[in-house]
Amino acid sequence: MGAMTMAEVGIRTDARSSYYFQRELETMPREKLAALQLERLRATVTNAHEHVPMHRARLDAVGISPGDIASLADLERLPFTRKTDLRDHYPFGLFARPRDTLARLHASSGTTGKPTVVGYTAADLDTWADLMARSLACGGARPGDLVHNAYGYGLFTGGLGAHYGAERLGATVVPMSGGSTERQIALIQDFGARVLCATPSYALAIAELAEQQGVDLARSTLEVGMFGAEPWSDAMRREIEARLGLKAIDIYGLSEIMGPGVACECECQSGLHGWEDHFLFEVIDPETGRALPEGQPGELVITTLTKEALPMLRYRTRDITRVTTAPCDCGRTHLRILRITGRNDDMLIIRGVNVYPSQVEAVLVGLPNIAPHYQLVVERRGSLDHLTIEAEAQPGVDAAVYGAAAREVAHHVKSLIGITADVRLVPISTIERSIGKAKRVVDKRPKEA
Ligand code: DLL
Repeated sequence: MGAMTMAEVGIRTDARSSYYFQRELETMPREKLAALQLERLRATVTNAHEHVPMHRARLDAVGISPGDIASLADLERLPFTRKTDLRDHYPFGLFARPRDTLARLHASSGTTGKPTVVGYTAADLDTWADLMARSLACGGARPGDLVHNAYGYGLFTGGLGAHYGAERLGATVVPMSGGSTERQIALIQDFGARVLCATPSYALAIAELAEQQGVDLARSTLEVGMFGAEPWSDAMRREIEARLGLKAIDIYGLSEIMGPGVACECECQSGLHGWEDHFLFEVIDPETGRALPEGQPGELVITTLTKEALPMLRYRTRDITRVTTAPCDCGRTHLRILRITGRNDDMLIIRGVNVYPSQVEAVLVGLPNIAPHYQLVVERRGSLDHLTIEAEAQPGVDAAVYGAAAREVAHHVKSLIGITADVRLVPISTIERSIGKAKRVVDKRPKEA
């Protein structure tokens, strides 16, 4: 580059902002990206067809052989894969490689029935570490940083996913896992963590306990939070940013596709870059299965492009979002997934109005007397679903004003979301704090047969 300055070559002079873990791949022109995707889609369909009987039977049934994939538009001719397919082929039936050649398994418990099991070859783990390092860097982490990893270690992909990504980036990892919150607070301070990895609800629980102990983490060394694994609102983001004194970055992923690092926000905080050299993203109408035009909300569907052990064709994530391919100020060319509103499964229908827990969260967070801890209780009353919002009052709010404060919440919920809900205010620390994914909905409706 000779004697040219960063500004002269058009790169922002703030060295921190112009850092990419894999610059060439992250800023690849979109036409080039599409060509790479097509080549990799063919390889993925070949892998699935050759090695996974379920995929072969389904592709044969619709008359598609790997050689028929002529353009990316052919994607929509491929059959969908659903979570039930993983359960139905439990444990290893969708693996495209023999079990004894795999390097690792992960699994998610799920609320009912068998867990979903996912497998990785050594090459899959290598890709994952790269994509997670890319994501961490995208969110503002840098080589040499101290990364405090409070995602759970174990069968959950959060802990090990973030761990190997941080190592790949060249950071120093503290493998804390979730829990022992007091110890987390002590070590964040003693070791001087710059980056915190946790679910947003656990990050908030850490902030809360620190405050109760008289520790001001907002004045600590923390600068970046890599938060994901559950839906959270922008209001919650601002709350966590203020209380921890860091920039809160949204990171997305799911075990069936890889784990954390499928998509991640950059420092612009305006949508999560989905890593299109490894995944194809579609948004569909969940009812009809048809692809929706860019910008419209629907169900996110993901096809893996490089996974060896567990190739996924058009996996129905049940996550609701929108995507945009508009250029981003960070210079990355990969599309952006806008905040995940919620999962299809978590959507409540209260007297005909669809609601996601994160919408209620956005109303609660920021109301003066209300602390950002809540749970939604759904019951069947007669033929109608009834919602009770349980929220905590801020410490110091007199129990005598709980009634009035609850009515104020109900009023805001009605006017902003359009639903009628009972609101029950409870004292601070009544609602159980999570160390991983928070349980936002308590569903007391009778199970359908
Ligand atoms: O939660 C992977 C992960 C770990 C992502 C750490 C980010 C950070 P699963 O346990 O398989 O994997 O759960 C995947 O969690 O389908 C979404 O419904 C939800 N989810 C994950 N990230 C986000 C996010 C991990 N940023 C399921 N916003 C996904 C909203 C999220 N929902």
